[in-house]
Amino acid sequence: MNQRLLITATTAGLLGGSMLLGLPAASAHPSSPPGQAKTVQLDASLHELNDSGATGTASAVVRNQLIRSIEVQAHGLSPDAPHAMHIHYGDDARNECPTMADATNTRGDTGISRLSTVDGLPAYGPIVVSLTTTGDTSPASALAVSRFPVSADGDLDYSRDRIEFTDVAGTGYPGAGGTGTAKQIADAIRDGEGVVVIHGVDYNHNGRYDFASAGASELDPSLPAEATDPAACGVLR
Ligand SMILES: [Cu+2]
Repeated sequence: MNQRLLITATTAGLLGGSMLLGLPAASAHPSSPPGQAKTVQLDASLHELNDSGATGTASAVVRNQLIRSIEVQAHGLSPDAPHAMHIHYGDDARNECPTMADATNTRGDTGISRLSTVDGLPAYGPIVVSLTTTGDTSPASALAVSRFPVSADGDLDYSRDRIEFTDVAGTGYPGAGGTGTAKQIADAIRDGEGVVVIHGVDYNHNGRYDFASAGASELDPSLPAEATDPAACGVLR
């Protein structure tokens, strides 16, 4: 009898024994510790922010510290413009999408409320993954505008495989720098605390991101706020 047959026979014997004792067979298979060899499917419905008119869906398969695949589809975005997209998460964030009640800005002097990316941080936390089309996917690529998808007439259809979580400073964990490890962050995302945010709102519908309607981005003064303000948001659950 070879080793594999021996193990199979032994396992069958244990299962048979537990059944005889009235125990559920599952008791022979202790569940994995959190974060160990765990694969989950996550889905999000994306809803508009800043009256963008954008809606969409996102879905991801996450195993341990790896996003095996992620897809984002959206409609009604500012047309033919790049849209920065991220997964946001913070250990001390609410892990939900902000509402316009969180807005502290206005569109120029119009008095119309404007939710900036920073306004949304208490809800969705900082960036932990940049959903770029090529190259780096860490928070370092948060504003790599040339590597984010461009909406075709307002539609966006994105997919990417094999994105690894990284350690991220400023994610609100105890200790210096508030650094979360890749494992801590991945565990939280698998637990339904990751928020997908699509950025970019052409408020004055003039066909480009410029400074006319909302000024400069508080994230990078060389970029218009139109390029970085949130357009759609959904929680990956
Ligand atoms: Cu973002």
